[in-house]
Amino acid sequence: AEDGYDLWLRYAPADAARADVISRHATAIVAPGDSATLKAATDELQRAVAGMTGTKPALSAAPSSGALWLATPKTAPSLPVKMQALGPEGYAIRSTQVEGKPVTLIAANSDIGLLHGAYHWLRLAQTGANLDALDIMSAPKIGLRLLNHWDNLNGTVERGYAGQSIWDWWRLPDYKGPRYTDYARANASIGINGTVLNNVNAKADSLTAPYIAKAAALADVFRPYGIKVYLSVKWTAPMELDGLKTADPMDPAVAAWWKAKADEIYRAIPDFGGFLVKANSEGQPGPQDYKRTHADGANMLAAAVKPHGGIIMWRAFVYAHDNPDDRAKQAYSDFKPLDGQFADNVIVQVKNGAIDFQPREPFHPLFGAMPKTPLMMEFQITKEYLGQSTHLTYLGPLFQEVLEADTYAKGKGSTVAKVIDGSLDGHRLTGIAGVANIGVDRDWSGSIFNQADWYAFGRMAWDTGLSADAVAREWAAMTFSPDPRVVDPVVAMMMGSREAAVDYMTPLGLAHVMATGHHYGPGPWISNLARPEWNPVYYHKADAAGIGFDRTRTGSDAVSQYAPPLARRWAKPATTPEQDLLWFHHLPWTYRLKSGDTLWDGMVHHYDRGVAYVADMQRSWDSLRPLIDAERFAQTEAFLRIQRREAQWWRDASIAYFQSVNRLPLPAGAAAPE
Ligand code: GCW
Repeated sequence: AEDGYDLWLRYAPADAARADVISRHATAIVAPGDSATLKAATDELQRAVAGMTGTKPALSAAPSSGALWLATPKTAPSLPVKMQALGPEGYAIRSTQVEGKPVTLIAANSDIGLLHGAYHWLRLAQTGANLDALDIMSAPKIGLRLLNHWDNLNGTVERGYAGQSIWDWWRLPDYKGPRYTDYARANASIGINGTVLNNVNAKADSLTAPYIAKAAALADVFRPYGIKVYLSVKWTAPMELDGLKTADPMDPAVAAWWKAKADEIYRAIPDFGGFLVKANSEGQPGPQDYKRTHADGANMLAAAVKPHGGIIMWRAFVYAHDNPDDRAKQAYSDFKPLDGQFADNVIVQVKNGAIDFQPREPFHPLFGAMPKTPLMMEFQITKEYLGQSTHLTYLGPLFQEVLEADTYAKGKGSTVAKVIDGSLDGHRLTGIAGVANIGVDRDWSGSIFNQADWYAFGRMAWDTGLSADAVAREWAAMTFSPDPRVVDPVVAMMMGSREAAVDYMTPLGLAHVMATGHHYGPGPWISNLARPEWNPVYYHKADAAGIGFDRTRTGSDAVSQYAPPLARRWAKPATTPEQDLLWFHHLPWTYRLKSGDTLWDGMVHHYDRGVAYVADMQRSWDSLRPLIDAERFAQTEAFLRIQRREAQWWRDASIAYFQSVNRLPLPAGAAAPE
């Protein structure tokens, strides 16, 4: 059944002409060597070519005409490729000749590189690309490309909308179900090379011997696919598990505990990646409880994993202590002064924006502001604030927008991508993480279209220069069909979908106006929560005169956390991009937008545009009925109906609430909220 389980690795039968093309370029597979990784690569190639063409190519010892030839310098000493440029994980794909016979060479320095190359070739085969005259080189610029699972040990997933956790803790380590291998295949196919198994809101139990054994079993499954395992840790684990009196990072007993724990983990998982830490954030304990800094805490852990080559990913998502004036400023205020104080195997993990994965936020001011510290990106693939499992809101454009954003930290062109790939400040430890949207649902991600966000995260982590559009094209072709009658409309739907969500949820720079707790649906009226910075009214500050958060000098002055050219530009409404207008400014309802509309009329138009976009997606999807299998068609059809209804709900509730504050009439032609 087309239930989505196969993700973008469906390998559906190609039409006759295409099957012939693929067959002629995969007459046999030559892959000298016998590692588990090489076997994963040849298995995948055989399975895929068999699926697409009906014929499984044989493994053969020497290159024959039309063969796929997988080689490393070990198995073929004089490859016609600049091997150095490929690094440890990259690959080249080259249409070439061996003893006069045409072959497709996939070359790499390691078997993992060959596996990535094999997946690239399969992507070309699946998407209808020309398979002649290939001359491709690809290597990732970012070292750590990780998923972060917010999976709890009891099987639930924080902010998971695709069912329970895929980690079957009860039956691990003895039973390693096939789904783990499919998970590894999917991740390897898009270049992901690590996974943090458990929630950053961690339980100490994840570090007990039984759980280490379970993590080790998963690591064994993932290893051939080049995927390392990492764990989130709870700061007070030494106290909870072994009765230490303190978790003060300067206490030698605490440091010794972590060192012994790291040694224990590395005995079970020799290539264990390291720890991810959420400390002094949203109630989690941390070094500040002992009057120590984040750097003190991170460095103590770093020393424990250092002898084993491990790393510490220390999150900068903090807003726990007194900072009533502007939550958006706190991470910068806490971390910027620590620049230069972190050990060399620590990387600070920063969310893409300063609040929390909103439909749109300006890039986080820490990017570019800590040149002496490696910073890694944290994106949220699971759509906590963008419609969760049902709304079709493709995140590729969000990822691209953030990666391309210019920090101006070292002048024009200092993009966020260059900060995190280490090139701006010369860092070798580099990373990017995505909070996974994976669960036990048959389709893994809660909807077929949510799979695209997992796919896009991996592809853009491997190559931050890829456009969201190109990635959507690949995904649509592999997931549905390479037929342009399918790909073109599907990609068109996807590409505008995130902006549509911004329009119907948080237009013109609004943020954090969602309902409390579950974060689903509108709640701009909410004002009674215990902490001021939890309340939507704290963020939009709407009153009879105007709306928006003044982050200029007359307000919180958060703009001053950005490099001077941006701080200057964003200090004035006229030079602030309208998409971020109310993020930085509190403006009268009568403020004139570039369109000539007043702010209020323009807001209403944005809400309407968002709703209309969803209706357009419904029409596009309906027209695809003959070209999509019934099961996946029906899911998206139903989900779009939900999205249409809920876009309207967002629009109506938001307009009705803001109208109750400003008492303004609706612009001509706008429908009254229901
Ligand atoms: O976005 C908020 C979420 C929490 C999450 C937290 C974090 C894991 O609502 O569920 O906790 O961010 O990123 O730490």
